[in-house]
Amino acid sequence: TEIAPGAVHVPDWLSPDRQRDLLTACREWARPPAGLRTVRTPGGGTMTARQVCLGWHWYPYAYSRTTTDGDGTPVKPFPTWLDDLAQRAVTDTLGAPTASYDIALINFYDGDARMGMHRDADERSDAPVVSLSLGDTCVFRFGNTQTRTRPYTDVELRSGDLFVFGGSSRLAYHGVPRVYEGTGPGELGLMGRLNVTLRVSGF
Ligand code: MD5
Ligand code: FE
Repeated sequence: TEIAPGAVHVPDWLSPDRQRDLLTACREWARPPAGLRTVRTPGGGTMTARQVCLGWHWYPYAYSRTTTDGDGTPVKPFPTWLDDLAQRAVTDTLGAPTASYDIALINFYDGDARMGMHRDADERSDAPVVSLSLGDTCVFRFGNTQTRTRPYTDVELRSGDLFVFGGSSRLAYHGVPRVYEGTGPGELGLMGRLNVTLRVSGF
């Protein structure tokens, strides 16, 4: 479903087996060193979704090769199979070829976690962002390129869903106002929600 130009939602893009494989990989990546951490914002706040990065480490509002706000160790490598997955996602939705993907940001949300309205503008490439969801269902708020407020479209993202943000949607404001605790597929064995975003740094 095309929500806006370049913003395409594909429910159930990942089979249950692929969801389980991706979750297994996420659990490895979450372990130290350079594992899951709490992101601190310059204003002294903390993000409620915890995060681990591959390829490049994101911190507000830049990228580095080491976990500046974690344990200071080098960020884990971005595996080629994630680039293959991203290329398939873009081909299936927008059809256009893109550069190689080299960043993964993996956000873990428990039932109380949220993500405020923001834009992803720290990459130097305008290649589409690929988003994959695992576990609990959330409300994803897809906004506009001008303001953090209305007009926006609320979409439920479920385990296995793909969302691709390209074209004029690449710089739209967006956020996660709500996670529905305990709504994920029981057989996955994940408490909470995981979102994997695949990006092209352009660095
Ligand atoms: C999430 N993550 O569900 C979302 C999914 C993040 C983040 O927002 O920054 O890690 S990715 C949503 C996204 C990415 C790039 C562009 C747009 C949405 N967009 O234009 O709406 O944890
Ligand atoms: Fe974002």
